[in-house]
Amino acid sequence: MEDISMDALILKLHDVNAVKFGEYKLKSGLLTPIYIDLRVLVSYPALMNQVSSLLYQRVQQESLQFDSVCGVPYTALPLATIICSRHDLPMLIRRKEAKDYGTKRLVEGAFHEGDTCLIIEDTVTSGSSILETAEVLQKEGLMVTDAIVLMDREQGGVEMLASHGIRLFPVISMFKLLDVLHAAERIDDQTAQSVRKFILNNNTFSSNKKEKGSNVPAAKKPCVEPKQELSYAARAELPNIHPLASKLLKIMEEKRSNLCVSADVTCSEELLQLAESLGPTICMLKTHVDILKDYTPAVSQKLQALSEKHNFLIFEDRKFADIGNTVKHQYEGGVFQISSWSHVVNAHAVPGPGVVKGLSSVGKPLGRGCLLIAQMSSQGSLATGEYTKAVLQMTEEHSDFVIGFICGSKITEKPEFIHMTPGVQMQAKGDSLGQQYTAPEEVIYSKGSDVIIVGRGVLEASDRLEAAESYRKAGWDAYLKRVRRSDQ
Ligand code: 5BU
Repeated sequence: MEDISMDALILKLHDVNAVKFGEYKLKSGLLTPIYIDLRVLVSYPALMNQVSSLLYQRVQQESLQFDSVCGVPYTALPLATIICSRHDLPMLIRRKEAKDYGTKRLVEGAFHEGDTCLIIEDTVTSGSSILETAEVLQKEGLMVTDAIVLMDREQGGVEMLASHGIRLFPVISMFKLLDVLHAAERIDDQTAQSVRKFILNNNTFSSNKKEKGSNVPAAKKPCVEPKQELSYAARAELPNIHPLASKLLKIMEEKRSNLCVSADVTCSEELLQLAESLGPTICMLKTHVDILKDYTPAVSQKLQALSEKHNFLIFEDRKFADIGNTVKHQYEGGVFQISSWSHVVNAHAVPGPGVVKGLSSVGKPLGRGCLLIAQMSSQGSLATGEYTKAVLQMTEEHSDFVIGFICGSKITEKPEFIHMTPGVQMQAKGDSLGQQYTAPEEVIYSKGSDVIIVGRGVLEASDRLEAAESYRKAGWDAYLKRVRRSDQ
């Protein structure tokens, strides 16, 4: 079996024009800035073999059980043939049209009713081609529970097939493909960004659901829950996600950044300079507006303009902790009028659900969101154990306004909630006032949080932009490693 790395394969696919950038029409009629055409593979036997090896490796990784293999006609047919021939597996062929003489069979090959058939496909956008083939096989009495695809365009195919009880296992995902081609300078920044944007904005599964509304027949329950950890992009499309959490996840995926910089400076001009220079690198800017010595409403207006210019969210780290009626006034009124400019605020759960209700009465109509403080980074914090669990419960009960938590590590498997972690630094272990630091990789990869919040790690560096970029890269690499771990 050929030994080939995924990155090398992606570059080869680009070399032979199997991946093209420009303007192309998809089967659905949609115009796309990236086109994947794996039909050319048949002209490159070495590449065919390598692709077949990677497809089969995926089958092994997932320990899939099946009685036969069927390639979706036509591009995946030769791939399925190579796999079956090499590994001595029985194959089935699905006819596109039944011949009008002889047996009129739609599926060629020997099988028994109740046998399981594994589907192999070259590219998936919506998943409709796999579903079509699965339905033909199912009509013949076969069971279809799993499919392997070389290229997943990450536009809803996994979710659509899961809703029909089919798990889809991609070998290469669109975001991985873009990362590799971008890193190898095959495409420029602008192309990479615009394709990412297109993919995120053109999810066939979520748009289908929205268009069809309540007329959609109830989706069949997946027979097996997908094992893979969802990407930020996939989580952004979850049906029960808060729109602001979805927006944040999309920004993260688009900018390849899970970095929130904590802009703990006392001078407004410095705050705005930070927002301008670090804006392109971050997904979120955290403020402590009450430490500014020269705040005027113009500052928050300028900050809002910068958040739009550079596409990041603003998070005022106000830590509300009073009865509902008081926090309502603190959030919308006073000198700072926080609700008018900050997308996200946070709150302690100590007062009970009233604090969330008070904040929500102001923030929800404005489309704002709140993070509950489930754990703190400071030494001796009392937010642990049963308290953390109670915060989780409060979050679940107010998910129309609470989008996630401040925490040290992942506290729930529910993918619609965002985990954000402060107390992050690469070098220091802590400060003299009880702050405790963890490294970005540990926070994202080992502890399973989503966003790193970095203050002095960036602010005290001689080159703040360079430092922010290295935190962004460390956080992002740890996320990619985490998603890949769950792929294996
Ligand atoms: P640092 O410079 O990276 O230590 O700054 C951390 C920031 O995060 C700072 O603004 C704190 O107020 C904030 N923070 C924190 O450090 N730990 C917590 O548990 C919470 C917020 Br909640």
